[in-house]
Amino acid sequence: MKCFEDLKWRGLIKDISSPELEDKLNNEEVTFYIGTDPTADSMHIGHFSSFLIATRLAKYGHHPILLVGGATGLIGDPKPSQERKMITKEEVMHNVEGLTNQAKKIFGFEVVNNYDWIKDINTIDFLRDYGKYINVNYMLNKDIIARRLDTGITFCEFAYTILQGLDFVHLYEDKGVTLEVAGSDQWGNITTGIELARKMKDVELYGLTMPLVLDANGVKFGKTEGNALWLDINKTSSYELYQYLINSDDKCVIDYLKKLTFLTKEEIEAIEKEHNEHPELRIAQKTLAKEVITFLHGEEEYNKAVKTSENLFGGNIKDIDIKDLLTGLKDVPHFDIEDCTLIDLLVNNGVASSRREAREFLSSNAISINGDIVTDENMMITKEVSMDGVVIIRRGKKKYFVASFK
Ligand code: 383
Repeated sequence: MKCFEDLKWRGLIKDISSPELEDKLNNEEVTFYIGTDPTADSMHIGHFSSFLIATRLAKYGHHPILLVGGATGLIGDPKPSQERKMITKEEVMHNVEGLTNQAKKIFGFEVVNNYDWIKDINTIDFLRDYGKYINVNYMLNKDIIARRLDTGITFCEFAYTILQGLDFVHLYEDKGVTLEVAGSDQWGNITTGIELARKMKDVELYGLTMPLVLDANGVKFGKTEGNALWLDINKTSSYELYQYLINSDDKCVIDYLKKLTFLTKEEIEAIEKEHNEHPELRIAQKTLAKEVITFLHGEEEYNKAVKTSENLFGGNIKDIDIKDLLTGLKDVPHFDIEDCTLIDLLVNNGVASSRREAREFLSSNAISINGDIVTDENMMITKEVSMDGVVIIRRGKKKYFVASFK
């Protein structure tokens, strides 16, 4: 399949700045860039779904440059809803370092920082060399800026789009970049760059945006109860990621395979067929988890995540890291406890419906505490028997409860 057709088949094209781009991507080697701002010291899975296009285009012979916005991060790309909180210069610098290392490690491409060229532009030059080419009316018509006019937007954020625009022109001159790629929220910023390049250099640059990846409820892919899934393994373990991917909705999982893996059309169609015949086997979800985790963290981490999941369902919880354990058990009943006997623990928290039932469970070896079968109803449940203040109760083969000391 040709490059453009492949992107289209995967549903990775939302807007393009010119129909010529199809031909260019199919027949030329294009140097392109995609950027991110240092709002945190790690990217999250939402960034990953966009940045993956860098690897995808590189496989077709194009040249990616990844940009970390050390300068733009100090200003803040306007959000449609409200002004961003400024982050300190120290924080931005710390985040730039984290993101640069991460981007190099995961994608292995050249990473540039726009602070390196923007820091030397003084106010007068900024206004004369760039500001003079951009009409305020043109800026006011940009979707995100227009949406902020009611609630207000500071000049600081208003000017942001010119900085991203000048990056594009700078990278065109410095590195031969002719295409900027991003998520669809970046269309306004990409077109500022194209406009600047036309006026300043009389050259036609190109833009391509991807649609947002959404889950079955229309929520951004990777957003779980307000928490992001980070690419930094110290912030989000492979097991946490595994849990998220393996639970992908049947309706979305094929779309995820197209957008987040490098499996071919033929491979994905074969999986789709199997998936439709036997959705209960979760072949598509398993393949997705395997491909994504292996790409991000390597095969060993993927195997570890599978093992953790098997251990959890097999009741062998002793080998599982406590954080992963709590992730795996996040949907089971949780309650707070104080020192008490085992039988009180069971009866007072709904693990058993009566003392009599609790005794039946205990005598039939149906109760385990932190992975050990227990039978003594008078056993004292104290902080000492807990794991970091947490007691995991298992009843029968499958039913888990999590009790925490306050
Ligand atoms: C800054 C300077 C440039 C080019 C890009 C930028 C960053 C850009 C931005 N991007 C988002 C971010 O940083 O704000 N102004 O979180 C996200 N991206 C990518 C993708 C996405 C966008 O990093 O749609 C999701 O991940 O484009 O929201 O010269």
